[in-house]
Amino acid sequence: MTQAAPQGVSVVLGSQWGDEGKGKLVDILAADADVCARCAGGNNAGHTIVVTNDKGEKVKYAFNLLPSGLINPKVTAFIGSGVVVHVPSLFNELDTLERKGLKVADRLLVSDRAHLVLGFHQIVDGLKEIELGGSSIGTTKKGIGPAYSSKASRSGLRVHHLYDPTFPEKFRKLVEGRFKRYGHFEFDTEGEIEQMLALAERLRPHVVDGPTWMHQQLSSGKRVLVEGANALMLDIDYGTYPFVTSSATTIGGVCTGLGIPPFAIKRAIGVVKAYTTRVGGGPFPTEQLNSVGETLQEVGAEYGTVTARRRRCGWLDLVVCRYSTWINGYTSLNLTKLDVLDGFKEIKIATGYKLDGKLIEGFPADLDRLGQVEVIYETLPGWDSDITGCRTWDDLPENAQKYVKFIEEYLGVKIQYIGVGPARESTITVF
Ligand code: 2SA
Ligand code: GDP
Ligand code: MG
Repeated sequence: MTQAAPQGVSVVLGSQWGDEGKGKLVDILAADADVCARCAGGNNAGHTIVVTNDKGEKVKYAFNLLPSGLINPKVTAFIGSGVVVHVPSLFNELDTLERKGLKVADRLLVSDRAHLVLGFHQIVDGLKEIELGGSSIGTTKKGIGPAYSSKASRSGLRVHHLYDPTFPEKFRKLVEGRFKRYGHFEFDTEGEIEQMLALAERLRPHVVDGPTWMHQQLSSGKRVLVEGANALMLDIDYGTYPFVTSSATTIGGVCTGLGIPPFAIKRAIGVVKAYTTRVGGGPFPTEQLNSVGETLQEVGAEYGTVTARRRRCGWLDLVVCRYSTWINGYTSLNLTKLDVLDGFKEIKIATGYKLDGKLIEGFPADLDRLGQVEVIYETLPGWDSDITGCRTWDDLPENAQKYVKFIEEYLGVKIQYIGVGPARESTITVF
């Protein structure tokens, strides 16, 4: 049985480069939550949930801006102040979920302080990538970086600005600034202003004073579940900069993104994929550009949820997970996609990086130095059976148990959940 959720805040965070399977865990934990919140990022995030319905059919849900906890009909969704919101995409996602029979509209709230992603941010995202050429980031082109740039340069527009008579004027000024920087690009400024003002009316009943609402939830003993977006190695400060997203994806981003004090956080569950994937550009020390990488990609169905790009694949990197554990302080872990390793004769795990012949303690900040590391691997024996039907620790083959124990001991954090398939029920709850 899953442990009862404590009052206060429970957080689910990605410990690698994203797509660890955070959505699946959030969906499971939402059974025991009153609120499910997003605190950072935007609709660049993609979470796939597989639920078996009453007829035994598998139903797939994809979440981008909305939190995955919404499948539980008792949960209220909250889009926090640290999130960047593209309002047309928000409503597209809401409408798609409602068409699938999931009633969402009456339990969705958005902070008045969340910044807006506007159409020109998305165009500029593409233009910036073209400008970078061979060293492009490989963004999702959802306008996330440009929207956070507007925010940091103090010219961004927030949700509350939609209800301010100066919104059109401010919007035009922002577009003019982009024309000056990138030259004239095709963009229907007046058409977009009109669309935003129309959507503002639809959004109005969902808008709340973000920090006040969060404070009310916490002071009335509500159980708040936070769905981390992206992951530690994509964090603007601690990730492989500049190959990162533009938000704070760490535990720190949960406090700033929701407007809550750190002591409100009762647990932080780190999600660790049993191997490593990355989508987009940037360094990836354990990447396997060979048949191992291809097998992981195919068996793990590693395609971007938002962009359908093939995800790059490699062995589990415990140097990354250790670094991520230091920063986020996980109280327990969810090891996911262990089933994807079924059938490998041997499995490698990175346990150290050597630079200039010496083992280093942390994770290099300088990407040139990172490019020079020699990755030290431990080789563990694989298992030759299908573990997708395992439901308890004892069901797992001995070598799979050894693999899990190795990770747990290296990181010094208990593995609470083990994923053995995409569906909700394909989960071993260890404690
Ligand atoms: P952005 O669009 O500015 O946030 O891109 C910057 C970098 O962050 C990476 N990034 C992601 N990495 C993994 N998963 C993400 N979500 C989607 C998914 C990705 C997709 O769930 O599969 O569909 O491609 C995500 N979002 C952003 C991105 O690849 C850049 O490296
Ligand atoms: P997120 O961004 O961290 O929420 O992860 P994504 O949803 O983008 O990617 C994870 C993918 O792996 C999804 O397609 C999930 O359905 C799938 N998945 C999650 N856990 C498991 C697991 O334990 N085994 C397998 N085979 N698939 C899983
Ligand atoms: Mg994802």
